[in-house]
Amino acid sequence: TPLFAPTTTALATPQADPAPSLIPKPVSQTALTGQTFTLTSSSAINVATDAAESQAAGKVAEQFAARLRVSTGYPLAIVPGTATIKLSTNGPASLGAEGYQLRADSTALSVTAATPEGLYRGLTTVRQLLPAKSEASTQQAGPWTVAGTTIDDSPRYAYRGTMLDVSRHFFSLTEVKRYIDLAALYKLNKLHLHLSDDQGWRIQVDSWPRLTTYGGSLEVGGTPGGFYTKADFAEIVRYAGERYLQVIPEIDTPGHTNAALASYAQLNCNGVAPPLYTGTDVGFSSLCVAKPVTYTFLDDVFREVAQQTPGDIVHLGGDEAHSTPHSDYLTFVPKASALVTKQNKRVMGWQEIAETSLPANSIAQYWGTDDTRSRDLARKAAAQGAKVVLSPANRAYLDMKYNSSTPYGLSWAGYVSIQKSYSWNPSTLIPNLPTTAVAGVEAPIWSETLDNLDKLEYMAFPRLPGIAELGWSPSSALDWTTYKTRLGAQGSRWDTLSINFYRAPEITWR
Ligand code: TNX
Repeated sequence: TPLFAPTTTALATPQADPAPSLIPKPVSQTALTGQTFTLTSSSAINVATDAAESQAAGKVAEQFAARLRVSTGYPLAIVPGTATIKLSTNGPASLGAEGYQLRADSTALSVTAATPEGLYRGLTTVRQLLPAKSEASTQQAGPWTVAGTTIDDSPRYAYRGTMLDVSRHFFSLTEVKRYIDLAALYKLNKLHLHLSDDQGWRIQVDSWPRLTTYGGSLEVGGTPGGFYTKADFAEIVRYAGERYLQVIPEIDTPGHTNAALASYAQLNCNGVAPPLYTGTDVGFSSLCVAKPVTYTFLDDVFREVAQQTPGDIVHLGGDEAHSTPHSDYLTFVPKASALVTKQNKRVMGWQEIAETSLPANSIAQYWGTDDTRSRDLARKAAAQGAKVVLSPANRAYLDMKYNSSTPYGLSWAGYVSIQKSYSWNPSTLIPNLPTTAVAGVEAPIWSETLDNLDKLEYMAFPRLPGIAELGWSPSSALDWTTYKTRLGAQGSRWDTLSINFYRAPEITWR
């Protein structure tokens, strides 16, 4: 027996997590047992891309590198030649716009997609494969390992969104950017902004300036509100776009319009402007359907909003128009829709718009609670050829309390536990809705009771990642028991990112 025999216990290489806890769960993942990719101070990044995509692909790689430079302290240069991190947008078109293939082994880490967007999604997976401390905003000690793996991935649905209500309480540009960052981490691709309601008008419209200067001045509770200038809104669109989220602006009509009615007397049927409103009732305001000026107004608003929106969708609201006579509603929505399509945008609206005749390519947003009326509306929309986005209030509304002890939020759709919000299948939620009509899912966060980012985060986390998984992962991957374990593993990442999440006792946080 040699005196200095090497012992097997002396292996210095720390092992990466052998069962990474990805959310959303990829379509397929296999472990490369015994292999580990390690990021080191000499790791460099190469991006293989064609001329048309090189700028966007370069930006995606740069964003990825910039984050890791902060936490690792490594240079992570993007180089023209050979590198251990191999990124490519030259993958086959069969990967789809958002799909990617990933491989981490002992010698290299590669992500291959067909588009810069697909590369972005793949690098989002890499973020989650790295240790949680890689999200830190200060330099941390390594090792920076990724357990050997291959992943093939692409989304189940094209529409995976979240909505932020910036009307009831206003959220600053900085706060909106933070929310975008958090949504991007779970591969969401739509940011719906609820920009107008009874309590405040939040987007600048040059032709109707009082909408913001007066109509945006307050918020729920009577505290100062605010609004996005055109420059602010452009910055939101840019920032979201860089993270591959499409901004969908909503101007809620014909109800939820007190802020506009208060700003311009001529929009009211009686010619008298009501006072600004800072309560939380719904259903008391309506645009004046019979007045021609209503459509001059909306033509201006949708034109200016569409001009600031590179995405193909504009949301015209249409919900809870309890003060609009039904026959007026049926007259109004097609007229408003035509003003949206005139701007070459697709019409999106809450489920009630399905009562009206919809333009081609419209999207109806279901917000029901398993009730017959809401289900009928979703089916009516589909029967007209529209797509349906699912935001069931009793599952996907992030403003619903988790349980009776949740300190804020509402409960009109019931308490929504993490398990309840996760445990449903978008393709079978609404009986007899053709599966091809379902565009995807969206988790709205209404802000009547949420006046700061901490509260938003507390309501969105941990439920938002669950909705993101329902939108991305195949139905065969959806399973509460295993999801719960993967969710628990996000805890240290959220701590590192200083997310004020609800530490639900039913989850083992790690
Ligand atoms: C209903 S859902 C509304 C909003 C409220 C929300 C609160 C929908 C289309 N309208 O006006 O903010 O409930 O949960």
